Amino acid sequence: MSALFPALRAASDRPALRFGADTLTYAELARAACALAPRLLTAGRVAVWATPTAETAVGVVAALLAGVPAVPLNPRVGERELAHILGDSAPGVVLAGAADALPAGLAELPRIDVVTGTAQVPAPCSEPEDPETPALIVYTSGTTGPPKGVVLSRRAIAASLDALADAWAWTDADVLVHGLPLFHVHGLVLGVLGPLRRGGELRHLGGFSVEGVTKELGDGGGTMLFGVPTMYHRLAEALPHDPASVRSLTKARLLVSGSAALPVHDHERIRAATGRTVVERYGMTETLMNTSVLVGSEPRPGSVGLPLGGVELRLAEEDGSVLGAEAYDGETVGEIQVRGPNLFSAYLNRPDATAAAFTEDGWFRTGDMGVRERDGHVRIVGRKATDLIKSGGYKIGAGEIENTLLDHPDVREAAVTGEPDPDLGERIVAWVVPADPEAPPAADALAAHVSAQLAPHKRPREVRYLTALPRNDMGKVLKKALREPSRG
Ligand code: MCA
Ligand code: AMP
Repeated sequence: MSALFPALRAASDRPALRFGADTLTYAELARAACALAPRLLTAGRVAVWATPTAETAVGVVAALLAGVPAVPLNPRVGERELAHILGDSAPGVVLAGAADALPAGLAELPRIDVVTGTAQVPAPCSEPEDPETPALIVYTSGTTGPPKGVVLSRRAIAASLDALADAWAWTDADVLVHGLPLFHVHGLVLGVLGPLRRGGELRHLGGFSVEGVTKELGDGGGTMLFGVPTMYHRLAEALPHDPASVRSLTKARLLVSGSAALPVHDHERIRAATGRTVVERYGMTETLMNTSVLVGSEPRPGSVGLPLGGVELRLAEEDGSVLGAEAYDGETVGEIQVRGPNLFSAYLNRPDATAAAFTEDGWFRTGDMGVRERDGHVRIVGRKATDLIKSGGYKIGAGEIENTLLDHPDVREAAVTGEPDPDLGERIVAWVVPADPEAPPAADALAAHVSAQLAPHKRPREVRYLTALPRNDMGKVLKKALREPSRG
């Protein structure tokens, strides 16, 4: 396989990465990553403390060059989730910034502090030949149990990024702006490896803010913006009072939203204020990107566009039968199944889950329900599992939060649902039966418990107290009954 990052070989003085005041040219990035890569060769797997910094980008690129899979970790990861990820992925070394304090569990691992300003020119840096070499292991939630490690190969990353480049006319002239976290596919694969594969530039905001976007996009030099719907919602809210952000968005070449559905209302507000259409693309940790609205095509709010180059997509009924082209009527709903070079290799240590994720004829079951228009455009209409919640663009399994709440001494029973939220898309709601009805645990104590064990984005935003959970004859919790307002 050819190089994942041809521009690193050229090692020019063009800017590659900017994180606040920290900037790296391609030559500087090549020096830093090539100096680090040989130190990772015997690590087996490399954990990366994935703060939104240049150190994270250098660490991941070095691991890719070494051919050693990188496991990006949420720097706010809680105790229980971290223990699971470390137990499952067994990294031989952890990469961090020199100033990072690492939590117990990680602090005991051999540590390498990533240095971004390496002065000496290291030996020329090679890359693994085999496209199937695992490049990343990204943890993603399922409905029950702890997150699964999705093994992504060099082949999948290259294929998906190149298909996006075709769909978006993404080149080395583009300057990408975003404030996405670097421990998921959106921020890391699309948002960091994407511009580096093109030989373009990334300007990372450190974290999302309307002010940051306004400063870097448009007159700031940024040509493209990536974000989750919550970020576009916050922009849509700000635009009517903020001429500077209107100017920035208007001047950008491409605004892309993904990770969850962008409500038509937000599409329309952004279009009304700026004349610009937000392009939606649809992907998953396991599949990287599947579809996108093409740059320059007619605006289609609510559509995730067409299958990307190399991606096959079909709809299947409940019984597994495949819907034919006659069902492309914009109404007939089926589960979206995909096949292509963009797909993951396996769930780490989970051959059972890997096998269950594919049909007998080798298509990946996404669990997303969709329709296709007559011209093939895809619209996502929901998910098969109600126990998967999308909040702020993060996928969160109800089961992992329920198990964590049940560990709290003051909780007897717990159920978790997602409720519509204008900002987050869905808001996590915990339904709790206290151990002592006279002394129910405080909502913020339960939120702090979940934050400390799992991650802050998995914390319940609201807690509702009940004397018993509604259950069917088999003892299964009736989540539908929980959502009825009469019970609130
Ligand atoms: C709040 N915080 C707490 C607590 N409460 N910390 C500890 N304990 C607590 N009880 C902290 C948070 O860590 C955070 O700190 C700050 O308070 C605010 O947090 P929060 O309320 O969670 O912020 P938010 O307003 O909900 O954030 C919205 C957001 C965020 C910025 C849109 O949800 C986000 O970054 N989403 C991106 C998700 C994403 O990248 N998804 C991609 C996966 P601090 O502010 O310092 O952090 S999907 C994917 O990859 C597929 C392939 C795809 O299709 O893209
Ligand atoms: P994750 O597993 O965190 O990678 O999340 C993947 C899921 O996000 C998909 O299965 C979809 O349910 C959802 N998703 C991603 N992009 C979109 C989009 N543009 N519209 C609707 N849902 C999306």
